[in-house]
Amino acid sequence: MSDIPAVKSALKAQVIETPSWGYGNSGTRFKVFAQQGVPRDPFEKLADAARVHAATGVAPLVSLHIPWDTVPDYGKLRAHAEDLGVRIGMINSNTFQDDDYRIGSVCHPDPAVRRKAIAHLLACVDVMDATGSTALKLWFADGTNYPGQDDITARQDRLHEALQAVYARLGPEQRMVLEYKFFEPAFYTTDVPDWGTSYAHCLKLGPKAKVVVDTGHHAPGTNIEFIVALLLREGKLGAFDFNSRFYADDDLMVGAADPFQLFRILHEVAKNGGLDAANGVAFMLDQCHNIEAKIPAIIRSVMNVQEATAKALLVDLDALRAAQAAGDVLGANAVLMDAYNTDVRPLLAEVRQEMGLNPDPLAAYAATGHAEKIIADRVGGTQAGWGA
Ligand code: LRH
Ligand code: MN
Ligand code: MN
Repeated sequence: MSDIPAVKSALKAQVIETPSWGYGNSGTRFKVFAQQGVPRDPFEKLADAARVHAATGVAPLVSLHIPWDTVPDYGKLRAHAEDLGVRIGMINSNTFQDDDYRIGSVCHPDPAVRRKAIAHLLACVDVMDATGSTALKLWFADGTNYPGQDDITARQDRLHEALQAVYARLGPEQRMVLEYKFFEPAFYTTDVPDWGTSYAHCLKLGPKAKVVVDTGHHAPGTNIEFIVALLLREGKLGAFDFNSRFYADDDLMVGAADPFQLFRILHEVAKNGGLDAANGVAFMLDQCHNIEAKIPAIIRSVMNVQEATAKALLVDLDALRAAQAAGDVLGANAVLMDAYNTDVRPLLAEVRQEMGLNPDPLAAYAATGHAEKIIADRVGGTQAGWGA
C-alpha cells in the first residue's frame, strides 16, 4: 500500500519549470496565429508565468531563451521575477536563427563561425550569473542535409571543443545540460541525434554535464522510459523538456497525446530517486500553444505532469517487486495498471487545499480576471521566436 502522506509531500515538493516562449505567440512554418494579450517583453512573460505559479503552487521557475529574452539589464529582470514570486530557471542558448549558422554553429567547418557560436554560449553563462540561473540548456540545430556534405567525425570533434570551452566557464554552482533530437532542421545527419551521443559528450566533460530528454525528440515507437531509467542509473539525467507529439516535434501539451507514456516515464523517475531534489533533475515544459489560450494551456500541462506523477507515486512498489521476483508477469503488470487507472484528481485537489490553493487551478486562474486584463492592457504581443 502506498504511504499517502509521503505521496502528498512529494507532490507538494515537485517543481515544474515553465518556458518563457510558451507565453508568446507561436505557430508553424505555415502561420503564426497572433493571440490577444500576449506578453510584449520578457517582463510580461514572467508576469504570466507568475500566474501559473499562483494557480498551481508548483511552477516557481521560468526558463529563458537567449536572444528571445534579451534585456539590457538582467539584474532588473531577476528582481522583477522575485517581486512576482518566481525565479529564473534554465537559460536556453540559441545558435539556430542566424544566417551564419546555415551549415552549422559549433560544428560549422569555418572556425570563425564556431567562435561566434561559442561566444554566444559563454554570453549565456553571463546571463546565468546575472539572473541567478544555475543551468545552461544546449540544443544544437547542427547537422547536414546530404551525404558527403561534411565529415561526421570532424563535426563531433568540433562539438567537443565547444562544449569543453563552455564547461570550463561554469561556476561551482552551475551546470549544463545537452539536449538531443533525432532530426530537424537537418535531415541527413544531426550532430546530437540521440541520448547516446549526448551521454558520450557529457561523460567526457564531467559531472556538471548531463543529458536533457525532450519527450518530442524521438522516433515513433522509441521506449523513452528505458532511456530515462538508464540515464538515472548512470547519474546523467539532467532535465526533461516535456511536451506531446503525434508526428515529430509537435510541442503539444504534455500528457495530451499519450498520458500513459508520461506515467511510464514518471514511474521510472519516481522509482529511481529522480524526484529527490538532491538528484537535480529539472522538470521543464517545452511547448508552444498555437491555437489554444496560452496561460490555461500551461496550467493544464502542469496539472498533467502532476497527475502522472501522482499515479507514479501510487505504484505499490512492494507488490510490484514481489510479483516481479515471482515471475508473475500479469500480476506485475496489474500492479502498474492499478496505479495508472487510479483517479488522482481528488488526491491532487486535497494536496492543493493543504497548500492553501484553490483545488481547481484553471478555475482559480479564470477568477483572477488576468486573461481579460491582459487583452485590454497589452497590444502587439511578441512572437515566441520561431514559426514565422
Ligand atoms: C528544439 C527545442 C529546443 C529549443 C526549443 C525551442 O526543437 O526542443 O529545446 O531550445 O525547442
Ligand atoms: Mn526542447
Ligand atoms: Mn523541440
